[in-house]
Amino acid sequence: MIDALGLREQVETSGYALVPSVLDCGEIQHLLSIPESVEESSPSLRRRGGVFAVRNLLEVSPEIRELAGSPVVRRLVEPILGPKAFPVRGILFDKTPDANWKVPWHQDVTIAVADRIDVDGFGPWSIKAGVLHVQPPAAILENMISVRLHLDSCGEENGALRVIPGSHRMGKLPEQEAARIGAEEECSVCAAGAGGALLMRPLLLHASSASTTPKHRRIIHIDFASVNLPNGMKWDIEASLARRGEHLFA
Ligand SMILES: O=C(O)CCC(=O)C(=O)O
Repeated sequence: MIDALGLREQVETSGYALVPSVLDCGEIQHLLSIPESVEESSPSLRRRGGVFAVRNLLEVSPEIRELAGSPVVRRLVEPILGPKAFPVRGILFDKTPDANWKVPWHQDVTIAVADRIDVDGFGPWSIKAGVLHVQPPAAILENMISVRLHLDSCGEENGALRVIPGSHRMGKLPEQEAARIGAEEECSVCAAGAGGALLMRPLLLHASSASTTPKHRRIIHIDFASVNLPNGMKWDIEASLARRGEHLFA
C-alpha cells in the first residue's frame, strides 16, 4: 500500500522516492515483450547487438500509454502532480555488454514539443530521435515527475542511478556547477528490485556508471507533467496522437 502523503513529502524534500514492488512478474513479462511489438523499421528502435532503447515510447506503444494511465502508475504520480497529471514522454532503455554507457552528473532539462514557437525563457532548441526538444523555464520542470519502472533488478553493479538528494531545489544548474556538486556532495544510490519504481524530479542531479555485469538493466522511463505550455506550444505526444485521431487515455 502506498502512503501518498509520505511519498509526496519524500519527493518534496529529497527530489526522489523509491517504491518497491509496483509491478508483478506477469506485468514485467508483458512489458519486456514491448520492443517486439514495435515495427521493425521504426526509427524509435535503437539497436547495438539487440535492441537497447525504444524512444518515443508513448507514441509507438499503446501498451505504454495504458501503463501510464493505469492505477498502479497513477497512484505514484497523482500524490505529486495531482489528478490532472499526464504523460509527456517515454523511453525504454537497457544497459548490455553491447550497449553500455555512463552518464555524468546532470539534470533533465529538455522536453519534447510539437512545433517551434519562440517564447521567452524557452531554448535552446534541438532534435532528438527525430523529435523537436527545447529547454523550458525551471517552473515547467518543477511541475514534472519522472517515473522509472525497473524491469530487472538494478544495483550499483549494473548502473543504478546515483542522485544528490535535495538538488532539485537548486534551479537549472550550469554543466560545470552540476559536475562540481556531483563530485563534492554526498550521493545516494537508487538500487531497485525488478518491479520497483523510482520517482524523480527532472531537476534532481543524477548520474550513472556503466554496468559491470552482463545482466540486462531494462527500465521504462515515463515523464509526467501537470501544466500546459504557453502561447499555443504543444507537448509532442499531444500533437502526434491528435494527428492520428488518438488520445492519451483512449
Ligand atoms: O539510466 C541511466 O543510467 C541514466 C539515465 C539518465 O540520466 C536520464 O534519463 O537522464
